[in-house]
Amino acid sequence: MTSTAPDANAGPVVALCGGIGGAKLALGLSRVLPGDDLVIVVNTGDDFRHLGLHVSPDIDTVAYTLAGLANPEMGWGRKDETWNFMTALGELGGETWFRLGDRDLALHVERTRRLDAGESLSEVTADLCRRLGVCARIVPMSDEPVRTVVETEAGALPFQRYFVAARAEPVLRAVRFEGAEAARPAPAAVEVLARTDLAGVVICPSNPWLSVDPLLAVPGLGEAVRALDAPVVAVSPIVGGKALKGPTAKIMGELGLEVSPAAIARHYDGLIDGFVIDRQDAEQAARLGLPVAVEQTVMESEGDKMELARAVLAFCARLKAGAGLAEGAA
Ligand code: FO1
Repeated sequence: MTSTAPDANAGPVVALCGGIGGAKLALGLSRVLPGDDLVIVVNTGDDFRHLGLHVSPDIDTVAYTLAGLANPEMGWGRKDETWNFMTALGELGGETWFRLGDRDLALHVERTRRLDAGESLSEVTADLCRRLGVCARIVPMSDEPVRTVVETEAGALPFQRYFVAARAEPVLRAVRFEGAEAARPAPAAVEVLARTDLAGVVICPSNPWLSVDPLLAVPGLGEAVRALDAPVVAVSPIVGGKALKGPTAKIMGELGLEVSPAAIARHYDGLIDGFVIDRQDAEQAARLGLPVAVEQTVMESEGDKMELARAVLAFCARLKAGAGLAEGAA
């Protein structure tokens, strides 16, 4: 089904987003909504200090993707990248397990300088995104440090040590978000979630445990989303029993969960008003117990991303209009 263009007066949309998988839908949303109408609140639980630099991988993945600068093979980092710094660092015996390309390095150096000079992560992100030509607003979930720690059979690992250095191989037992209790949501996130004219909140098809839960763990953020009158819609990151991207399916197995859209919907129980699943999983719609939209969620081309974005926005509009959706029959 081809979706129609979103209503220009429908109100602002908030997207909750992690890295590569979520950035695809964020790109689609940014192509079909006016810049002022899209606020993308991004996970910063993956952030860390590395080689003396503040690295914000998910913010950068979303920013590079929306700016048309993302590396198409890796999904993270920049296209047309060179690796002279990494090569030289390796020759000197430095740490090379987490790769920073030459162009990407400039972003980390500049962000770190400005954070050290007292600017907030929100301020630095807004300005750097403007300079990269991004129209939508990209907002960190918090300006304060929240660090995802993965409890594994091999012990507790800081997120990037688990994800990159250990290639997400250790069996995951639990995830915690250090610093979350003391963190406040970024001001722009609070502001947009307080708007009474919101068209909806879209939870991008990011990893619920590693990328969306850190956002929801920031006091005030999860509560604000739960308290909204506007519809909250999630897009399943699981399609046909597999993850769209990354280790979502693997960790669901390790947590003893069925690898299915139903398990994702259960994870978001009490938070979402509607759920978007892939056509491959259409037969599951009736047993999900909430309004469902069945769409093509596998996004290869930019057209796919825009098409899914339009479909998600149309679903939000139907939910907002209280279109009397039968469960599983949107
Ligand atoms: N992912 C990797 O698998 N290997 C890397 O060396 C790596 C470096 C890197 C540098 C900057 C950046 O913004 C992202 C980078 N990523 C790398 C991706 C990142 O670890 C993950 O995609 C996210 O943290 C999970 O969303």
